[in-house]
Amino acid sequence: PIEEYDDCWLRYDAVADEDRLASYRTRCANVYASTGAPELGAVRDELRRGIEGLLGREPHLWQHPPRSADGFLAVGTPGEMEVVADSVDVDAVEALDDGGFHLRSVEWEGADCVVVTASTDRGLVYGTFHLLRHMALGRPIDDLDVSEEPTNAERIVNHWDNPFRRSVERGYAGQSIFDWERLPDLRERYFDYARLLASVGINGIVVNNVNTQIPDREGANEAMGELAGWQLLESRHLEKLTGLASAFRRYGIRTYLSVNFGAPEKVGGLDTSDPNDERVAEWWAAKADEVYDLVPDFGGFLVKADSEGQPGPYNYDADHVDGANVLARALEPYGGRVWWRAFVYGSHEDRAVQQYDTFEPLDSEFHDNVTVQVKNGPIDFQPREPVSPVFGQMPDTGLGLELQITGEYTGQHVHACYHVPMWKEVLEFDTDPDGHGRKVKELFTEEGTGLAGVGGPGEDPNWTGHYLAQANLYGYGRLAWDPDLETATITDEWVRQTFGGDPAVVETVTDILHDTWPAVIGYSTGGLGLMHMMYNGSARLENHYDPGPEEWPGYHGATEDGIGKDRNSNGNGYAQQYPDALAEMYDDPETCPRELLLFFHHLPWEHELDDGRTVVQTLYDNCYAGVEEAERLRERWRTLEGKVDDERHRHVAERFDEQVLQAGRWADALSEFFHDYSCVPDDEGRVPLD
Ligand code: GCW
Repeated sequence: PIEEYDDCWLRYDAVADEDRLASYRTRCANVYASTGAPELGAVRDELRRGIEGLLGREPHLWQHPPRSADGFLAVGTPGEMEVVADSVDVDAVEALDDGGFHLRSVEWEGADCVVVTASTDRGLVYGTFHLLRHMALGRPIDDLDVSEEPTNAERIVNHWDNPFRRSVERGYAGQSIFDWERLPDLRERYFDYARLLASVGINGIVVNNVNTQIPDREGANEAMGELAGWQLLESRHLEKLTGLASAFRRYGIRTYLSVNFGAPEKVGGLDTSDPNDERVAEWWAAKADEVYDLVPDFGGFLVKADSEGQPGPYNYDADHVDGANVLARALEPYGGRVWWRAFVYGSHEDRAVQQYDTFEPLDSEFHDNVTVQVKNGPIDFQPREPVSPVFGQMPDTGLGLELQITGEYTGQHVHACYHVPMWKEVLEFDTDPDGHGRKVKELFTEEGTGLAGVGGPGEDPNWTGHYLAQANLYGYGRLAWDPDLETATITDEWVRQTFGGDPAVVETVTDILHDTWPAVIGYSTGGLGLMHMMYNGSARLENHYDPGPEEWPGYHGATEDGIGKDRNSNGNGYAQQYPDALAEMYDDPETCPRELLLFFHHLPWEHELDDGRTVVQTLYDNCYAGVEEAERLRERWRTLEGKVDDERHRHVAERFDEQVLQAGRWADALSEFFHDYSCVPDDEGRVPLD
């Protein structure tokens, strides 16, 4: 069957400007690219596709410098190609970090050339995508002199794929792309997924869900596609991994597996998975041997332990260090890495307190090849949370920042919600203003540290369910590569590559994207830092989509006398987990940032804020301001009719209709709830009363 799906930001629409086109043609219509490594196959394919799209004709591909041409594009390492070695500072190129690249315009033996070079084959892939992006954005290539290195060594996507019936946990774009029943047979779409990821610098993918126990019941029918994630570690299924690994390897992406901490028992038939039992250590080591024999560049294991029904070291009277290190020792001979999630539950009634309490005391005890993967906030991907206090306070542990690309709590890709501004807020946060002063974005520059983005693309033709949600995947990769990039830069790149350069379109789509997150925060939380205002549902996989504030009193602390949670020195002491300057700021309602006020403080409904409005009136106002903003987003999108192709225009317009409807439901449900408790009327009479 012909697989029809969107090219996302890799559209390579024809260049309209004649002068640009002429210069691109001179330097890029002939391509001399080295061959050999799988990544070079990807480079050549991408150039063929990209140049044909941009320049309107397929490039000539050469195995040697094309002497008769006026110019050409050369792609290779200095060691492989004379034209490259002649044109660049070879030592500087060889000193580039893995993935780094150098682009240069040069004249070589009378020809006008562009040279793309790097220290590794993976770097050539990124350099190629960079050049194509440059041209897709219409930028000049006559005078290039660009060197880039990734800021973060690890730039990973966590794909929460359940081999079980091709589902993706928190994926809102249809069935899973991965067809586990047919793997290791490959689909074209795997390569296109890899292209999208590599084009923004992703270098690793975890191919299955951290919840490896779906389905929960034993003896599920494998013939029906009912394979549990933990089973992928069984010898008879490991071959499937070789298939995916070969597709991703071509684009410089390493493959990782989520494993179940109880695998020694479940897969290996041992009578324990106790990390301190010699037999368990031997079992993991033998399993690592087996995996690396099949996938020599395997990235490592991701583990969700002692959390939401997944087994962990606590089952064996051991701790997270014991648990992570036994796996780390098994992977060490191969340079593999354990990503150990800090999303754990424990004895605390308020989960916010748990993470720091559990992990900070373990600082420096993890093996070098362990990365402790921490969600950006202490709760769970809520529309806005404070930054987890773990960041900046575990200096002797390799940390990873886990972000959610998919929109579990931000409208599940029915609503538009651009996450880049939220991620920037996290990355720019100073974790210790009066101390070492390191921002979150500065914490992941060492080997073994980095970013992990939970993403859930699926079979939908547009990959992400909501077309505009593609921007989150794009933005995640760009920020993982360079967290200093400004939101506006990333947005501009994405919009131009995706919708073209018409100034009205660029401006409108940019404004829409930038205003989505504040709108969602408004109607779905009331904008003062409340958590978990959503409906849970009864299914095993909770819905988390509709409003349901009455369900989670423990998180938002609503009572008749007030709302919010005392996560401060009068309460559970969460604020005191931060370094002093931050602890003091959060502890005092006067200095606590307003957008997090009720995260840290339980306040009377009629407590007056600095603008004279009460807490409850502010909540009403913010909820309805969010609805109005959603309406404005819809109106602005409507102005693009005829300027964006009908299919994409209609799709997004329909989603905005739904978003406006749902935003209204959210604002009403939350306001009613606030009113029920407070009995304080809304000044503007918007709250529906029964
Ligand atoms: O918020 C919860 C999600 C679960 C997820 C879990 C986690 C993979 O609702 O779907 O499970 O977080 O991050 O482990």
